[in-house]
Amino acid sequence: GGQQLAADMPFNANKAGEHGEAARTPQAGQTCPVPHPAATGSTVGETSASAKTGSGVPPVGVCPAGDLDRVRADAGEQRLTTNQGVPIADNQNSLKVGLRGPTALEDFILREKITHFDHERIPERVVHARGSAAHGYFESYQDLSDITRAAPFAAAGKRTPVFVRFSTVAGERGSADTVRDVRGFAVKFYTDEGNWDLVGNNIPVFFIQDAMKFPDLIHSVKPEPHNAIPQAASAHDTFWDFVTLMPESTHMLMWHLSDRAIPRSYRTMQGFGVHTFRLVNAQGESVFCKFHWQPVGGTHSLVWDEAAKIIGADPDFHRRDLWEAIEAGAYPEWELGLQIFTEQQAESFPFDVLDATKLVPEELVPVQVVGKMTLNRNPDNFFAETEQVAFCTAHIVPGIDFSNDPLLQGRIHSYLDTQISRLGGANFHEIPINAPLAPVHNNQRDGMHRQAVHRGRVAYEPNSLGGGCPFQAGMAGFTTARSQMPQPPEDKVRGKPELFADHYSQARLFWISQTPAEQAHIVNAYRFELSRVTVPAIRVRLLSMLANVDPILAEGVAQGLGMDLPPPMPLATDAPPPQYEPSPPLSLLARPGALGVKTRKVAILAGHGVEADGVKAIYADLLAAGATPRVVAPQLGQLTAVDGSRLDIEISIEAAPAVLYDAVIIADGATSAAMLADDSDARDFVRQQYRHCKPILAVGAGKALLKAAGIPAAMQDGSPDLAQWQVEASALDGALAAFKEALAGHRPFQRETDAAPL
Ligand code: HDD
Repeated sequence: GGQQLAADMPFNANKAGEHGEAARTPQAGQTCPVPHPAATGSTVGETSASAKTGSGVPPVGVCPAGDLDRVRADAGEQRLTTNQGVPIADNQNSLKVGLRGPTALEDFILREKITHFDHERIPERVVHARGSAAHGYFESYQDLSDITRAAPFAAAGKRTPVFVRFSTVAGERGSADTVRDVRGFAVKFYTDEGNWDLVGNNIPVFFIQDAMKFPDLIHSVKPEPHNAIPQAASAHDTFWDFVTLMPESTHMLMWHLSDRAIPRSYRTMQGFGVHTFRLVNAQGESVFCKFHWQPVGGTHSLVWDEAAKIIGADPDFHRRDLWEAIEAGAYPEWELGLQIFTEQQAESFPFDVLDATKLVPEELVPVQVVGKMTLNRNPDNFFAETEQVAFCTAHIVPGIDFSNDPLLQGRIHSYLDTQISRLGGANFHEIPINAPLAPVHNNQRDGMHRQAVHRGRVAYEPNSLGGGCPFQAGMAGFTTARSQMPQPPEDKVRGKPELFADHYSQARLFWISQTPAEQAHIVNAYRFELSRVTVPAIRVRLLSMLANVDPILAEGVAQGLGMDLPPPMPLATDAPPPQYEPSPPLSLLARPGALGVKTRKVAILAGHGVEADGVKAIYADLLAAGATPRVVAPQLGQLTAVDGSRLDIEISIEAAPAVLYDAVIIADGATSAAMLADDSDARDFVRQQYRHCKPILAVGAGKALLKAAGIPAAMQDGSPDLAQWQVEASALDGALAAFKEALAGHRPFQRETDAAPL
């Protein structure tokens, strides 16, 4: 009935029920019933089984709904009720004493509705408040049981359902997606031996070495406490004051100021477990391990000017991208890589593997790819799933264990603790999105909002009245890793191991592993951030820090800030620093990815008098290649083409400006080009596509817009090496092929005009 209602009555159809007798016959529900998976075929049994055992094949699109089905609610063809299930006849009017009289206190329907509304919000996460999530599964490529008994790796082809939440760190829940920030990459594996949360970031190192400093770090980066400015930004005094007094942050800052901190999408970010973990096999033998997620679509980022403009054009840019990709069936994928090394190997490294400000170069320990994660279902409800999901580093399963990294050790406490206040009590593990698929049996009882109805009189162990159940799992349960190294007895101490004092070698390693374009972006980012700092002494301190990393970097930033380079900051150790060779995998450009042009957005700019056949041919070609073309014009409606035919405009330039597209094609047609050349939005569009190094293809007369936009004269005739083409319609095919190749390659930074003075 929904369709018909909408067509017949472009207003709230229920309003008709406000007066007289009509109030007694409420309209039927306006949403269509969603078929229960049971009704769509035989897959439901398999889903549940696989969801429980983790070894089946969850059907596409319902993973791991097997267990969420129980709580999935849809109001299709259902009548409106109170929370007690009492039918509601009138959802428009409160109960009044006479039509113009006061509202009755006894209106329990009104009171229930308003009371519930008053309590709709829960506290946002103290960090990582802004995020987006999706369901999917992890599939192991091989049986890894010789090194870990963790359930997801038990067999080749074994699938384990996952729920993944991506986030920014500093911004509040409603802040914009494309700010410069670290991105959270948190994966919940619903394994058949309980939930395993791998709570990582898109950067493999961290700002600080000890959890003791985490509240200080976050207090410094969050909006300043007196005026709550700035939102979701590190470019302010308190952050730079703190980090320049904490030289251990130097390495992480290099990543934070690189293009890693402004990803093109969540789909094109790497993820890292950051800490050194342990893998433990059934014999209790253990190795150290670092976790890497490698996006199958490649690593791609925005450029800063673009990221800043997207904040205005579409603050939900990353959330929308993830949602739309999954809706379109372009399921985001990551391969899981492991860096495995022994304690003995770790002893020989020139850094301490318990120091979260250090990475293990891939040249030292190669990354071994062991499986793939696919995200194939959007959440049904943002609050119930994305907001209420609770990740805890303490959630590990048999086969995974911690290292003594002091940052990790502090996190093991912090996450469980924060969920108790954020989700209102100790039973947050019973919220459906958090509930394990593995059965839960213990003697924990009661607490706020307890869901389970425990039977029997026994809630203690040992017991005889309950037959001794639940019983200890023995060797089938959790065994912690045995260290192979002799452990000398130690006194309690507040301090750090010696190697933690080397703060610069790996910052330099990162710097020398970047391409010139990436280095220029880092210099520019320092310039921007420190230009926003108002206390000159902080800028001096930053330069003295960078002077320990690399002279070209430090000089470049000093020039950008109009300052002289001060002497380097004193070192914290006399030990000669380790020397690293460049590590190519640390460059974003090392992973072009297999996405090609799929899901990339291309604007076809057109005006009245356009050559419609050309537009249609380009459109069809891009669509066939998997890209997302859009006909973009100065306003909505239809274009009258040169041959008199009409062409639908899909979106206006002001509603979807240049920064929302990966590339632009300017359609042929003299009148069309003249109309666009006259339009300041269209001129800005082309200027920004040019500045942000995106492929540009001007067909025939479309060139006039390039000229009007002030694109350098030398580039107006095209420069295929720099991803810019100017062709007549007859030569379109060849140019379009080259254009698509450039689009797949993301962007030609050789064209960049924003480069720093290096
Ligand atoms: Fe954290 C959330 C990642 C250090 C304390 N952290 C949080 C989330 C991610 C990370 C991805 C969001 C999870 C979600 O989507 O719900 N955090 C990291 C990484 C760290 C790190 C990779 C360093 C390697 N964090 C860290 C430390 C502490 C915390 C040292 C405290 C001692 N983090 C928290 C927290 C949060 C959190 C306060 C806020 C909301 C939540 O946990 O659930 O407990």
